Formats: sequence, C-alpha cells, structure tokens
Amino acid sequence: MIFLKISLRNIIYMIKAIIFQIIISLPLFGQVITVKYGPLLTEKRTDTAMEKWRTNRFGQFIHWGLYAIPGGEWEGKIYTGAAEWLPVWAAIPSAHWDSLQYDFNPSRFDPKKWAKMAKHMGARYVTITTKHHDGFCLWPSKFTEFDVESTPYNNDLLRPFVDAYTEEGIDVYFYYSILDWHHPNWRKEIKSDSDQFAFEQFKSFTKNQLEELLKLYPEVKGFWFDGTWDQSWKLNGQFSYELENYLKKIHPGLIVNSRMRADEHGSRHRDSNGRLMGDYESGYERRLPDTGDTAIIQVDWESCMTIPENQWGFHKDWTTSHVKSPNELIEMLIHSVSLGGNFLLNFGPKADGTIRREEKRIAKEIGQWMEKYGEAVYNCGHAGLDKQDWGYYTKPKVGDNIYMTVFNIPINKKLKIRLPKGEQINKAYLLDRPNRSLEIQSYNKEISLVQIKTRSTSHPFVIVLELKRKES
Ligand code: JFZ
Repeated sequence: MIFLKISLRNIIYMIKAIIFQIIISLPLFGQVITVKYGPLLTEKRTDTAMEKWRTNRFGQFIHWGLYAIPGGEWEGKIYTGAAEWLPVWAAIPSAHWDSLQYDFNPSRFDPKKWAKMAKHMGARYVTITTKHHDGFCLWPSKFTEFDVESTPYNNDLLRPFVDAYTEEGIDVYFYYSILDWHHPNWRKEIKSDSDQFAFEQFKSFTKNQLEELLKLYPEVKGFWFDGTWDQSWKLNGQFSYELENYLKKIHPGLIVNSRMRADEHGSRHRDSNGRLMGDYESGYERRLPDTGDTAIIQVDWESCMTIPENQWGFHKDWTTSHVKSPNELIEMLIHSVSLGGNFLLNFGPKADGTIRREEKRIAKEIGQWMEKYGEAVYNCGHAGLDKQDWGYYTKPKVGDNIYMTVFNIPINKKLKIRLPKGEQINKAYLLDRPNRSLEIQSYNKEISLVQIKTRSTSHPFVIVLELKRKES
C-alpha cells in the first residue's frame, strides 16, 4: 500500500516535470508567442547617437533628491537600507516625507564643479535622477507642485546642470521613475474601475512630464526609466510601446533603456520571445554578466554600480558595508567593456549640493588611471579571445591592437595568451612604455606567454598586443 502511494506521488511528480520541460523548451521547437508590443527594433541600433553611446563606455550616475536631507536617518535612527528608500524603511507617511521639500535648499550647488569632477574621472556621460520614486522633481514642472520650484531654493537645478555637463562635453541622460509614491493617481495594482480610471490619468501625467523634459532640455540624449516592476505598469505593454515610439519620434536619436518596457503579456526587459526591448539591457544592477557569458555581446548593455554595497542617494553612514576601492571599480569598468557593455558609476550628492569627500577621492583616483589607460576603455569592446586569469582583453572598434588590462600578476610573471588559430603575437608592450617590447615565449602550440619584468604596482596596468597572421 505504502509502495503504491509513493509511486503514485512519483508518477504525478514525473508528469509535472515533463509538462514543465515541454513548456520551457517550447521556444526551442520554434514555438513563437505572438507579441505585438515588443521591441521597436530587433537589431542593434546603428545610428550615430547609439554609436556615440557605445564609444562612451563610462558614465556617472547621480541620485539626488529630498532623500539627501535625512541621509538614511529618521528620528535618531540610522536605517542601513538604500537612503532613497527611507520612507519605506521608516514607514514615513507621505505628507511627512513630502514636507522635506521645505528644507531643500542646496545653496552650495555648483554644477560646474560636478561636471569638472566627472570629466576628470573620465566619464563621457551622466545620468541624473530627474524624479525618483518619491515623486520629487528636480526641475520646475508644470504638472506638479512637488518640485524644486516649491522649495526655498526655488531655482531650476536641471538647466544649470545640463549646461555645465554639456560644456564639458559630457552627454546628459535623465533617470525617471515611473513609480511615484507622491502622485494620487499612481497605482501599484489595478483592482477596480476606479483604479483603472486613476491610472489612465497617471499615464497622461507621465507622458506630459516626459514631453516637458524633452522640450525644456533638448540636449538630453536619452531616458533611464525605473520603477516599472509593478503590475499596473506591466499590464500596460501597449502604452509603454507607444510611449517609447512617440518619444523617439519627437526627439530623434533618443536612447531608452530596457527597464522602461513590458510587452502586452507583462514580460519585462525582454519580450515573451526573449527579444530585448529598448535600446540596451539595463538589468545589470550592482552586478555584471559573468565573464564567460559572451552571448551578452549580441545586445548593447549597461551595468549600474554603487560605491558602497547598496546606497544610491546620499547616506550619512557608509561604514556599514564594504566601500569599493578605485581598483575594484576600475576592474568592474574593464570587465564591462570586455563584454561590450557600459559602466555607470553612482554618486549621491549631499543636500547642500556638495559631493562627499570619499566620492571625490575615488573619482580622482579613477580619473588618474583613466588618463593613462582610457584608451583601453573608450570605443572598445569584446576582443574575441578567451579570458585568462590575469585580467581582461578589450579591443578598440578601429585598428587591430588588443589591450590587456592586468589585475593579477602570476608569481612566475608570465601572462598566458591563447590565440585563435592562424594568429601570432607580433609585439607586446606596456601602454605607458611603447618603445620597449616585452619578451614573448611559446608555451605550447596554442598558448604564448608574455613576460613581465619586475613591475611592482599598486594599480592595474595595460599591455598593448599587436597580432599578425602566422605565415604558413
Ligand atoms: C532601483 C531603485 O529602486 C533604486 O533606488 C535605484 O534608483 C536603482 C538604480 O534602481 O532599484 C532596483 C531596480 C532593479 C533591481 C534592483 C533594484 N533589480 O532589477 O534587481
């Protein structure tokens, strides 16, 4: 009897497993789900705006808003979660939170200083939070009172910001949260007709604000959408499709991240058939694709990264988690570029408009490195070689050289290189010492070794590799 019971359960289990297998392998059998509101384009974009996005490779993310005032502390208690989520951690009623606008007065805001810092760091683009989840707008918006115009500061922050960065030759992108804790018509879920009615109003509000941003700041290159994970937005695949289409029509060249979109079946970032929506994959948040995941090079993508474990907006206390060092951040940047992606590094300015000392130091150190080795970053991508333990290869779009950025020197000081069939090394030299060639040894038929002389360094460094076809 017991035997029978178990086997019956097993059979049910097996049937379930088989059904599951069939479902997940349907796409393999060429079963395609009909998607009307998927990607606008199924190929990588080839226009100059997108080409520029690709050459930039390194960007500065800025999270700035009312959350910089409490900086993670509420009624004497420090909350270790992300500072911009404080109203959730401390269960702060929105009326109470919203009144922070009367304390917002960044009298020391000097965007020219910010832009210079970003420039010296080597950033080629910047993405700033125009409106985060709390709904507060850094620009004077016609469509809400919850904006910078209704603060003691009473000045547009975005106009001087856009001017200062543009002046430094840095492309400006706008982060915009769809999710809005302030707006009375925002709904997480649509449960009734009245929710539906409210959400329709909310959709118009969203469209109006985006149009307004494009009109007021025509220099902007793209939007970085966020806060799109709730059921209400996922139910509106057709709307996000039409909105993306519309924004691109009124602002040719506009670049939009994948986080904006859902298809009509509620599938986000990628549609129900796995095709990327938006112009680049922006799901790599505080993480990078695995170094072996070379399939990622088929799409454009960007990783966004915090300096501490998980703080975007200004938080008073950075000591509760690991704070990444400049070398660690440079490694993440190179790792991204080696897989054909961009790297967006976050800064959380203080409420008075200044940037914390730790961030300034990190930006400066990264900048010193970039000044010397930026060649291995800008306009570079995947080199098509197998990754080795010493670091990462990157390859510029133009020319045949390959860069090796070295993070780990083996004890024997010999760096292994496995070349594709028919290729051999013509020359290898340190990027900062082009006149002195490094010795090349053969390890076996496929593998060569680049000999490093005594190089004691506290920073990663770059070797240039010149390849040539083997004579047969
Ligand atoms: C979102 C925001 O909630 C956060 O405050 C910050 O602005 C960040 C850049 O974006 O946070 C997310 C979004 C997506 C994931 C995790 C955190 N995710 O996909 O795992």
